[in-house]
Amino acid sequence: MYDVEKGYELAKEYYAQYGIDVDKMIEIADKTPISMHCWQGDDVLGFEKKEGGLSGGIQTTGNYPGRATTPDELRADIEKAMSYIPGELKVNVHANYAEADTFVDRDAITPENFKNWADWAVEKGIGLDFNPTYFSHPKSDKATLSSADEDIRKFWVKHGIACRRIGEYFYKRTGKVCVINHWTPDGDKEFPIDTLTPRTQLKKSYDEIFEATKDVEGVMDGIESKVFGIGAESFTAGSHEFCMGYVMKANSDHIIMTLDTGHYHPTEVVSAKLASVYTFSDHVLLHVSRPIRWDSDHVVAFDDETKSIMEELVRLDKLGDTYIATDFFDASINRIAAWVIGLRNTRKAMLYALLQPTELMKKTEAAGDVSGRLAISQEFKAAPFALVWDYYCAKTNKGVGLKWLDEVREYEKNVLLKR
Ligand code: RNT
Ligand code: ZN
Repeated sequence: MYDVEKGYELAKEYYAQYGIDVDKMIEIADKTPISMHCWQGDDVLGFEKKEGGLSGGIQTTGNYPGRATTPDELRADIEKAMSYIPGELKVNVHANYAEADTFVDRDAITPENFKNWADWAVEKGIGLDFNPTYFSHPKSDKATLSSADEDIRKFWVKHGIACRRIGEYFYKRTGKVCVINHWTPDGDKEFPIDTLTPRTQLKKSYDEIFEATKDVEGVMDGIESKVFGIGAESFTAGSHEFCMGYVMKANSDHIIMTLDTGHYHPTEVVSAKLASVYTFSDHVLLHVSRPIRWDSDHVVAFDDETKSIMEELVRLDKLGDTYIATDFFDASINRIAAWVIGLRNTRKAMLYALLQPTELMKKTEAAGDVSGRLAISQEFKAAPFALVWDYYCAKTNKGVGLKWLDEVREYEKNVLLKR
């Protein structure tokens, strides 16, 4: 191992040339919460006592051994992964991770079914976020909140209502705001003739959910759009325009947009959307993922778009107003490694974005110096960032470099492969 302290001192000098306070930026990155999705650990299957796999047009591919098969295994795996991820974390739970001795259907879940999650979070001192599960269920085959079948639609409205109450329970137990993400897979393989009724139904359903739970406290609600899903290639009820329209018209202090990096046409990027949304909204929920040719939910990489999103948040001064959550599921590699790589990359991109002369770039631009603007922003692409990152990981005791990898391999041998 090289002298991490020495590297950090040198990097600090490098950044100081441009007026960047490395320690201050480390502190901001460290305190900005990232919500770690629980569903990477078991391929989005959950623990309801019922048959059936993942549906809703999303897919995990791969058969890597060691998937968590009980809530305790999943929580142990999350803890293991967290021990290698620096900075403030929350855990993001889906409704299909309910715990009950006998099967409780989605319309009937209560905080009691999530007591173990809340006890665990309180013990760890972390916040919890939540998600209704409008998929992987016999009643979600055709449509959920947008259904023309009133029984089906009402069933899912009850689910949405139950989930907002569970969100409030999480808030009351942990003392931290619970961010709920509402996503429905409703869509069509072929082009429907009537594309309006599913939208008016979906709007009515969201209205009913929010109206019935208007007393709920401590909850933020992201409305997540999507361009298409597998088996629903031609039409999505909750399109971008629909969700943006819903959020803007609601004009509410808790209903916000969720932008998932995999939910747009391949040449559209979330980084380019943030300023427009922030022109009209005070908060955004981000689902950080990595689409490869489609919404493939690959492990988040330290790639251009992840960096651009974080740069944009820093430049807009919206890092503190953005709820950052991860959303990927890879079953082809060690699932704990997937979490560690994806979450570390998310935090890494955040710190990378903070370690830039944002004020200098803004001033240069405002002065009309477009050559200077390009020169400065390019200069930082090769800054000695790794030295600061390593120091931050050392300081927070999360393992420098690839130290975590050997330990995760050990855990695989001793724990995962014995399942
Ligand atoms: C699906 C959405 C949604 C899910 C999770 C599991 O395309 O991104 O957020 O990934 O709810
Ligand atoms: Zn998502």
